[in-house]
Amino acid sequence: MSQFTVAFAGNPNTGKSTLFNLLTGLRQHTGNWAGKTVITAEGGFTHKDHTYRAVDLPGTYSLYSNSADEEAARDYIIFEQPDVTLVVLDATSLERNLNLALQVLEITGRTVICINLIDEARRLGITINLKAIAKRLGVPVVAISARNKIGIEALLDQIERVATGAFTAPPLRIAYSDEIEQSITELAPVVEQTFGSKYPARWIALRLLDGDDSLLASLKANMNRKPIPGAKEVVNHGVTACH
Ligand SMILES: Nc1nc2c(ncn2[C@@H]2O[C@H](COP(=O)(O)OP(=O)(O)O)[C@@H](O)[C@H]2O)c(=O)[nH]1
Ligand SMILES: [Mg+2]
Repeated sequence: MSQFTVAFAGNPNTGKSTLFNLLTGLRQHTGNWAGKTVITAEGGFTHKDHTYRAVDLPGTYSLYSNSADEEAARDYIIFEQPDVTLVVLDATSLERNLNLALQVLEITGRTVICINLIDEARRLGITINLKAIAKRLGVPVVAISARNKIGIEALLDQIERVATGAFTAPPLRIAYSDEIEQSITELAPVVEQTFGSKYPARWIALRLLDGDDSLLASLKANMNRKPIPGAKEVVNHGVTACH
């Protein structure tokens, strides 16, 4: 029986922990991640024929290296490459929340979008066109209420599709200005040559063009790290605080 890793990403207060706790129940523990506090909780759940390791990333508004939490979430998605990144969104403030979703999607198509607090949205008279959003984003989109346990089976089914590869999508390609696109065209191949094809070259090129020194430092550190057999560790500079 194969085990897949699902990373939970989302803005603070989107109900990420509520969903995490609902899925993992008592099968979770917080803390010690190879001596570095990257994830806030880790647990497990099963669905149909598969077991999943669930990893709760710190709540963040972006992956732009503005804080240790953003760096930690970014590094986990880029370097640990979870089988699925589940992005939990607040149905009542989708516009703000989609910012993070787009950033994750630019890194990886192994993503499921989970629109939580759908009960609250309904109460406020907000209707959400899931089909239209799924079409634009190119990945499965599921509406749930973690607190009321609505939509959970459907969510797990979509996680399974992405985890097993029954559903695949390339990273979302957002078209930037001609000037930026030209720079990406020049830089992305260099990124790929330097760091290898397993990392999202286009996204890294974009971040480097934006002067993201923290990402560059993480890339260098992860390039130089010696793989320890059986150990999984995220090299993460500057992250020492506990969440
Ligand atoms: N109405 C409603 N509230 C929810 C739902 N899921 C979570 N919440 C509430 O949203 C708040 C933030 O939840 P939490 O799981 O701590 O969010 P996190 O910061 O993303 O981990 C809590 O008060 C939850 O009870 C939901 O589906 N519906
Ligand atoms: Mg939380």
